Amino acid sequence: MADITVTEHLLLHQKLSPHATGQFTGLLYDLILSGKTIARHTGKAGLMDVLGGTGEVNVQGENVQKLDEIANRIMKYRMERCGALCAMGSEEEADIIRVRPEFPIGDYILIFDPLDGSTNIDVNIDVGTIFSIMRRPDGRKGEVETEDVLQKGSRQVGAGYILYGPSTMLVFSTGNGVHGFTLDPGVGEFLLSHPDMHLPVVGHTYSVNDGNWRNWSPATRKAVDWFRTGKASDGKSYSARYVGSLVADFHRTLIYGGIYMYPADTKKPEGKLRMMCEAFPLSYLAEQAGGKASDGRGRILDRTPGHLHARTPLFIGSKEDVETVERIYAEEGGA
Ligand code: P6P
Repeated sequence: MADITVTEHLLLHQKLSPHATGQFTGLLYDLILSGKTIARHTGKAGLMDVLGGTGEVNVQGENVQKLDEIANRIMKYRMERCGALCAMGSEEEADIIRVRPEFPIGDYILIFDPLDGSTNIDVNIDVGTIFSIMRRPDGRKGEVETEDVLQKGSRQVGAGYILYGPSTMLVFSTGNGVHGFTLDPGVGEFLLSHPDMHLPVVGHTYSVNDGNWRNWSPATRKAVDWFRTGKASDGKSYSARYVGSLVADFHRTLIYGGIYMYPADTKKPEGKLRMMCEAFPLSYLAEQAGGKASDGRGRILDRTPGHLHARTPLFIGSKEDVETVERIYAEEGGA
């Protein structure tokens, strides 16, 4: 495959992608630069004293890992200067971040999880940056308000993630399919390695934290049990895989198929995963790749967040597997 860079790919597809405007290209360029900078830190985490937490607790009530803080700072600094944004939302920040007037203000809003899976940092397991892009609501001028950001999932115009794993990968969509790029550290460029990614219709992996069994409803137990004992439409049974880093578990599902599940439970009645910076972007990618994403009752992208850090149950992956969960919940009268 010829060395196709992200910029070249966007220009090639610009006429096709409804939202790949010049401003959007600039947004992606700075997202890529942020990813390369974060990769530099995650790549040498074991060598510096960035391991371990800072002792602080973030808005989610989670211990802030030093790399979390570094990644959040890199994203805020770089993206505020990209010229395409009017506001941002970070999993690490309680409120929206308005782009200051000393920087060029754009029409897009970026929501991101700077370093998802951070609990895995100290054991050298994949972590990732997840991002969601939407436009400022038409006609809204002046200072961006929080309600401008609380948009229905289907209003995203782009989404993706950067996976810091054995190789650093960028996977994103602007509404014209899902495309994967691998960082060539030798030249410092993300090169097209996975053009037009499709989530397999049939998969043989289910991914869920079985340790939550005691807190699940009978309907959720029935849904998870189905994958333990059931067979896919091709007659093959399922294997269990759970990394505990959403980006890694999703990336495997995107390539191999199957289903990733984070159900609600008695301790997390709204679910654990964040609607805006985790469920929305990955659901956008799953649908663009021919898969499905549900909260167990209906389409994730039909949801509108009530607040910036709203959470949701998430069932995402091969269409037939997500529909199996929805069918069981419907038969059981709900989650
Ligand atoms: P649990 C990491 O904190 C995260 O948000 C996702 O990356 C991951 O999939 C999930 O939480 C793991 O949660 O409860 O299984 O440890």
